Amino acid sequence: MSDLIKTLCPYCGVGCGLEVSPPAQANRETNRDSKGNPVWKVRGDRAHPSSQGMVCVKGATVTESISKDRLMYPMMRDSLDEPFRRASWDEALNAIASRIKTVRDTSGADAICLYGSGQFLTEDYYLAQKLFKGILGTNNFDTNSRLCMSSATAGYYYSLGSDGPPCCYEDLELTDCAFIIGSNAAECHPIIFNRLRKHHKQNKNVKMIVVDPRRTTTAEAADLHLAIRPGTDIDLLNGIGYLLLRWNRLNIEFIDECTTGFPSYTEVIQHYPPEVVSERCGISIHDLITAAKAWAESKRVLSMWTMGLNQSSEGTAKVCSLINLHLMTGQIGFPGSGPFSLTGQPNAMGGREVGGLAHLLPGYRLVKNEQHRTEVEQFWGLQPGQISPVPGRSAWEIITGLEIGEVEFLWIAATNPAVSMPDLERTKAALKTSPFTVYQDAYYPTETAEFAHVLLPAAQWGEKTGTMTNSERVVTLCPAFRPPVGQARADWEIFAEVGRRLGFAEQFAFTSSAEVYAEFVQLTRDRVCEQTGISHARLAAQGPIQWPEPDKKELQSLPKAVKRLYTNFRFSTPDGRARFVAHHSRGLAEPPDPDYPFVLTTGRLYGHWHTQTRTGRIEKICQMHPNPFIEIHPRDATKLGIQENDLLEVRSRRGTSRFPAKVTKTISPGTVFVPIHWGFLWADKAEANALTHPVSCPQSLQPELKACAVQLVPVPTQMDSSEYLPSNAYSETFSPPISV
Ligand SMILES: Nc1nc2c(c(=O)[nH]1)N[C@H]1C(S)=C(S)[C@@H](COP(=O)(O)OP(=O)(O)OC[C@H]3O[C@@H](n4cnc5c(=O)[nH]c(N)nc54)[C@H](O)[C@@H]3O)O[C@H]1N2
Ligand SMILES: Nc1nc2c(c(=O)[nH]1)N[C@H]1C(S)=C(S)[C@@H](COP(=O)(O)OP(=O)(O)OC[C@H]3O[C@@H](n4cnc5c(=O)[nH]c(N)nc54)[C@H](O)[C@@H]3O)O[C@H]1N2
Ligand code: SF4
Ligand SMILES: [Mo]
Repeated sequence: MSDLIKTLCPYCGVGCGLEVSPPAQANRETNRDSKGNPVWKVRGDRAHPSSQGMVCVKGATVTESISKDRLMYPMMRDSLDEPFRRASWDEALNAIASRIKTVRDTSGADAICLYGSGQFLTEDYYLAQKLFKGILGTNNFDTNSRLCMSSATAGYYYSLGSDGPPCCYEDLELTDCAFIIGSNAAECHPIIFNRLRKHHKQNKNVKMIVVDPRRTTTAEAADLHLAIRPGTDIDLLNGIGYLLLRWNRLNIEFIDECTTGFPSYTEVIQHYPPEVVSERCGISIHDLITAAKAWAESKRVLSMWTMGLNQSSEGTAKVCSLINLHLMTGQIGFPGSGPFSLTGQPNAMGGREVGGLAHLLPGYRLVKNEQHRTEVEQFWGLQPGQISPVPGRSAWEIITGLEIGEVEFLWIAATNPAVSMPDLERTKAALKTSPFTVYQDAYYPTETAEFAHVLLPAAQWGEKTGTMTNSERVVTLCPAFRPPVGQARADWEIFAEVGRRLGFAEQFAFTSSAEVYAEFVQLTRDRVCEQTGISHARLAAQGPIQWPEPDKKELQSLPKAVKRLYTNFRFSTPDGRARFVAHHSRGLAEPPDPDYPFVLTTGRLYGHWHTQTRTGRIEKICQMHPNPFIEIHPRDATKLGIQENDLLEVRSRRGTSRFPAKVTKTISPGTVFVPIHWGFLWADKAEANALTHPVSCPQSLQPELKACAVQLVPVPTQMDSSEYLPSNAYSETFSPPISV
């Protein structure tokens, strides 16, 4: 194995290229983590087309966590009040296979569920997909992408006829107006943001507009920050549409030739004159007009969005409302322009390509589409009708399925729902009722392990080989560069082994992940996300490749050639036209009221990754973000009689958490913000999701994790709040509850 391994950062969907090298370097003292393990060196890969050698603090420190507190062996127990005992793989896998058979024979396959993750490799996803939707015949395989990108996926589908972000990162340097809405890219997609900020700084004529209820680091860098009230995005977007229509700044030719639905859209936006929009959004008419002028006057508008749009009870409608502006101005399909969803997790894109949501099938196909089912059935050699026509349970429907006893076998892998799901008290209570839960993770302990009967140790990044697709459709090979710790195995191998133990040796006869990928890409033939021209061998030889990439030699690109979708202005709808999908604003599912007068919003910090399984074990990052907190405006703090660091109890209709106050003008009066990173292992009662509700977008089924109504109660305490909420509580108190 060469000393320098090229791979991809396993954190966010920017997908930065990394170069990793072994800890032992001649004439140099080996760097060690806080537990004494040698640390692999890591730096940005200058040859990677997406990141050009840049990395943020997460990528730069990732190797410091990969050896700490790992789950080494399978563990089992009969009930949740017993301690785990060590088990062999044989025992664990046989227990899983026999339980699956029993449940399928007695209650049917739909009593079996898999809840997976955007942190799977494409190969992991593909075999999970084949096992569940194909062999077992249940579509109950959903992922945490339901909490993340499903509104973007649905929005693209309704507006453009298919999933698939049409833009690429080169557009960051070609745009003359970046419209960033519901995204704190400076902290969450730092390398994308760096590229954009550089372009913005160097070119006086380039505009940057940020729409976010908080004055984030991203908003600080903008020419115009629209601090709208949470949940008023559609008012704003329709209000911009209203002005463009009034000023007649439309691309009539594009609207006539390439779209449908414009007349009904104009009827809807008539109701959004500036006075109404300014009032509802809480912004000035002047700022609204400035934003609309930017859309009217710019030649190339690139919009970027993330959870501020997606995590909403009208998430799909928000996404479609944004795409409508691109359609009315013809801002799509050419360099520097278009609607660009920034993907959350490192391989949520790959997951969508493989069909990693309960209503999808591989190759951007839909469970509900008979022809799509037939194509996949034939490819997998199944009986006609073996794939169920009914979409499976979405993430939250798995929880409600447990509540009513319809889920009897739950398999969770590469996600930590005991922290990340909405309404945690309800989630945890439901998980407690599960008759049989398998949890497949790289680390131990995690919050979700508390709710499992079987723990399976997963090989993680660097210990297994496979591919990931980033936000700009670039596929990168991530090779194993060290052996798995303990007895950990790759997720795809675990799914294949269970498939074989269920009697499907032929369908799961893979001996390498390269073979798995080679099978998957055949299902992308002639689809928007075609990858038939990509293989592990080609990725290893040439480096990252962007799709679409058919296997026809004459259409194949050099690795660095840049591609966009819809450059011929023909879209993926049956008639080739993009659709105006008009929606009225409905606002928040749980607006504030006299009992719960504040809107709570939730989100991320630059250094931490989600539930801290990795970043909570990295000293530099814990020092950067030592404690959870709640951001509150000085005016509200004064009203409540509290000061910086005073403890605030936050109550919603579902639960209670406590946070030290961070008094700041970056948040609007009436709104408070808490980070999502502290589950119950890492701090005392500082869970954001103890408060949130599960009301979801009717189209995407994505829960409104960005807003709920809360009341704030100061906690009288003599204690210093940093004492009350010990920094990094978990690592200080952790002693392994099981000996291995
Ligand atoms: N550092 C770091 N980076 C990450 C991650 C991480 O855990 N840590 N996770 C990755 C993942 S999986 C994801 S999904 C992305 C998420 O990336 P982002 O979506 O950028 O991050 P968030 O902080 O969740 O939310 C973004 C912003 O939405 C705003 N917002 C809240 N309500 C509304 C609203 O009604 N309208 C508008 N317009 N904005 C609103 C919030 O104030 C917040 O600043 O980040 C990825 N990158
Ligand atoms: N209130 C609120 N809630 C939110 C959000 C929000 O903005 N607000 N954001 C939502 C979003 S967008 C997301 S993406 C979710 C994220 O929420 P989660 O998915 O729960 O968060 P992670 O901490 O990333 O969990 C990933 C788990 O996978 C494990 N892991 C890492 N690599 C591997 C591997 O190769 N194999 C296996 N088997 N395991 C592995 C890690 O140890 C970790 O336990 O949270 C959602 N919840
Ligand atoms: S921007 Fe995202 S992909 Fe790049 S180094 Fe940071 S976390 Fe990793
Ligand atoms: Mo996400």
